[in-house]
Formats: sequence, structure tokens, C-alpha cells
Amino acid sequence: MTRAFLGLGSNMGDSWALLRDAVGSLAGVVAVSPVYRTDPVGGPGGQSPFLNIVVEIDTELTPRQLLGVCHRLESAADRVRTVRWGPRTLDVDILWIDGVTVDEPDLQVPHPRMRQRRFVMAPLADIAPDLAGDAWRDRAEGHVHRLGPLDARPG
Ligand code: X6L
Ligand code: MG
Ligand code: MG
Repeated sequence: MTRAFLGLGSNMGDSWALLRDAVGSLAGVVAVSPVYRTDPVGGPGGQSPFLNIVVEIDTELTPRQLLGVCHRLESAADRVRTVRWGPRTLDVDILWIDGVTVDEPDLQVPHPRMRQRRFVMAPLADIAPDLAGDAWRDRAEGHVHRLGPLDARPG
């Protein structure tokens, strides 16, 4: 079994429920970060804030099979691709797989820009401080605010 980390984000629809349902349909979940409300980074202006989490899974899938899982979760959330980096019901990205490097046009592991994004590194640091370190704290972009556990939705 191999340890992998996925980054999930949503800024359309009922984001909290979309994240909860996505995690609920993932196999091999080991840890789920707190939910963060995060300022949009990149993409067109005027987007709503995101909710972001990071999930650790144990898996025997290949990286490409895992990418298929990510796409299946996005489809289940009725993701529609319109504007590049535009609003989305659900985005699921592979961040890290222990011992694995992939550099293909549609699949890069580790995620090449994760250390520049506070919306990735803050939740990652909560569940994998060994992996996240803290060099990112000075450099990463975007304000983030920790809301709390995914299973304790604020009223
Ligand atoms: C210059 C050019 C600087 C592009 C930054 C950064 C583009 C991030 C895209 C960039 C640039 C992205 C999320 C998000 C997106 C998310 C939050 C992306 C892809 N996804 N913002 N923006 N959470 N807070 O999940 O990450 S679009
Ligand atoms: Mg993304
Ligand atoms: Mg993506």
C-alpha cells in the first residue's frame, strides 16, 4: 500500500456537501484535513472564495488510475469545464504519492505548484507536517482561514 495525498476544492454549489460526498466515496481514506475557506488564486477575477481540504489515502492504484478516480469524483459533482481556472463544483488534484514522480502533459506528480499555494499547504501541513515542512509559509500565495472538521459543519 502506498500513501497518497489529494487536494480537493470547491467554489460553486453546496461546497461543504460536495467535499463531504467526495470524501465519502473515496476508498482507503486515512486522514482528512480541516476545511479551509480560501481566497481564489489565479483564474478570472470576481470568483467566490473556495473551500479546500487535503485527504490522505492508502492505495494500490497506479498514478493514472488515481487520476481516473479524481475525474470520476469531479464528474459525480457535475463539474462543467468552461473558463480555465474558473469556478467549479469540485476539483480533485493528485498532490503527492510516496516515492512516485510522473511528468506527463496531463499528469504531474508531485503537483508542480503545490508549494506556492497556501490553500494546498495549510491543510497538508495539518495532516502531514513531515511532508509539508514550513518553508512554504513565507512564500505561498493566498489568504486561508481554517473553519474546522469536515464532519462538523458550522450552522
Ligand atoms: C499567476 C498565474 C499566478 C496563475 C497564479 C494559481 C493559476 C493557481 C491557477 C496562477 C494560478 C491556479 C483553486 C484556486 C484555483 C482552489 C483556491 C489554480 C487553479 N483552484 N484558489 N484557484 N482554491 N483558493 O482550489 O490553482 S484555479
Ligand atoms: Mg486544482
Ligand atoms: Mg484540477
